[in-house]
Amino acid sequence: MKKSRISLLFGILLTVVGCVKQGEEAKQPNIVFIMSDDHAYQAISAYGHGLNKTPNIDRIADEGAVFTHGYVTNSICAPSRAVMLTGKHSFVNGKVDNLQEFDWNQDNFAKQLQKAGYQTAMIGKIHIDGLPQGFDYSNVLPGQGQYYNPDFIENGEKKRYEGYCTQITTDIALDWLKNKRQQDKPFLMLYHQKAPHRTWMPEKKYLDLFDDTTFTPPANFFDEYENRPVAAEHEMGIFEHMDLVYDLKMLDEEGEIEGKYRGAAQNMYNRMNDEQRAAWDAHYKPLIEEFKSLKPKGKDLALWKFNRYMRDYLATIQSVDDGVGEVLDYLDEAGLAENTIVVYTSDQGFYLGEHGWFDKRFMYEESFRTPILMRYPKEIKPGTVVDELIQNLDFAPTFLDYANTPIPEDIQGESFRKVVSGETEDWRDAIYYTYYEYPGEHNVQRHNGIRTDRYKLIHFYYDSDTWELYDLQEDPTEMNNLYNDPAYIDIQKEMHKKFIEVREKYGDSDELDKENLERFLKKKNIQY
Ligand code: SGN
Ligand code: CA
Repeated sequence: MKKSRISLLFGILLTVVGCVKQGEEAKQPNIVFIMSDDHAYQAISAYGHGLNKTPNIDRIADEGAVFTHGYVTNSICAPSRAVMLTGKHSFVNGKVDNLQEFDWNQDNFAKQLQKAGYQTAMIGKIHIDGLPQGFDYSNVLPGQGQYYNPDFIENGEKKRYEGYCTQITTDIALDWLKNKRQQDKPFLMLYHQKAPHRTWMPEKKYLDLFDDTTFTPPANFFDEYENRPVAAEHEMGIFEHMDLVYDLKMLDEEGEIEGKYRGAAQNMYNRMNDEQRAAWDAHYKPLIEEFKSLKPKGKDLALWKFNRYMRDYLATIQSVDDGVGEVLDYLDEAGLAENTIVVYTSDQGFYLGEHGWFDKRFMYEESFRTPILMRYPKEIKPGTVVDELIQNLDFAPTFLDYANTPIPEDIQGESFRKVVSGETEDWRDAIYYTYYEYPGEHNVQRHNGIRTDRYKLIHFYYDSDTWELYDLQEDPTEMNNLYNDPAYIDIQKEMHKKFIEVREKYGDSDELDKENLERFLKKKNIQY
């Protein structure tokens, strides 16, 4: 009798401890990981460039942290997403370029969070074929997706939605949060926008937003690429390569305006419904007429194109910012804000006229860097500024760290949890970059390199063997290649040494570069 009473007491005690334990687990933070596609940090007002206003994205920084040195490891869409999911460099996770297949069977942080008791969802653009693994719910765009009336693939099943992609993605995310989420579990939601990816098609209500704004191009807009022969080979010039009809919507009925991709432009236009097309026409038809009467040439045409590009690009961001606002408001209303980590980032940066360009790919700052803003009221002080060299490689281990779940040993990124909370200043002094998609669109050579807080060393290879060295303190816009400059020979040597060290640390090598090149050429059926 006595014995059974003791065991009963013991049982009660165990239950109480169990409940506390469960309570603690329930406190694992939720994670809302927001990513957009090709969103330049220059186009987020929290970064202070004065181009546009993004009050909702800025809220994340005001109430949390802004990262001034956030970088990707490979400045292109699908590879960047693969790095973010796996916490491993491209040459390890295998998705080195937009062409290669991604093996969903490998580990990713969403799978780890599922094991740790999370409910997980992937919503919006993923740009990686196959059913996303690690997610209890997925509703994703096939490939690049469409701005107007897009198809989505919900848990493997394709369906078409009527409306504007950015708003639809937000609606799906809110629906998941409100109606599909299990209240008794912590959650991970990847909420990933297609915008502001090319061809920058704004939402109806924002078509006219920047009509009255004249943008001044960056100081190096008319760059002549002196000492940078690889940069000179680019095919991403606003003046030379941006298509009037396809990119800038000068789809005139008479077909007089020259455009290489008129057919593709027509397809995008045809996808709209009558109401959408009426708003579109009301905005673009007068611009087409104006263009035809102005007939800008040379420098005037370059500036005209730059302005048209900026107006559309920034207008698409306004809808992204609205969506962020809707999600943050919901977290407030539902009482979830305190225990939810919110991250805003992009799959890479983007050129807004720097070096005369659009697109990304190069290891130069504007596309190598990416915006990162993060809020977690429990650990991050409002107004925090993080200057350390953080990479998208670090998201996976960081999220696992916050979830108090072990970080698998083969993950290459590092948790920056203690860096953001200010608990440590111990951090890496160099980051590594790789780019592989060449020969290909926009003509950016294969390259790799390292960046420290002050210097950058880049090696372009394939049908070139070119080194570049920059002193970012003296030359932040990277106009002056110092490679073999006698004044920098010691720095050059040091950077070479570090380059070898970093490549060894992550397990990259010339052999791997060669293997990846051969796989790529075979896939593209190119003889080399
Ligand atoms: C498309 C774009 C390119 C862009 C790539 C990669 N052309 O091919 O301009 O560089 O995507 O972008 S388009 O005519 O289809 O718009 S990524 O972000 O998906 O990697
Ligand atoms: Ca992208």
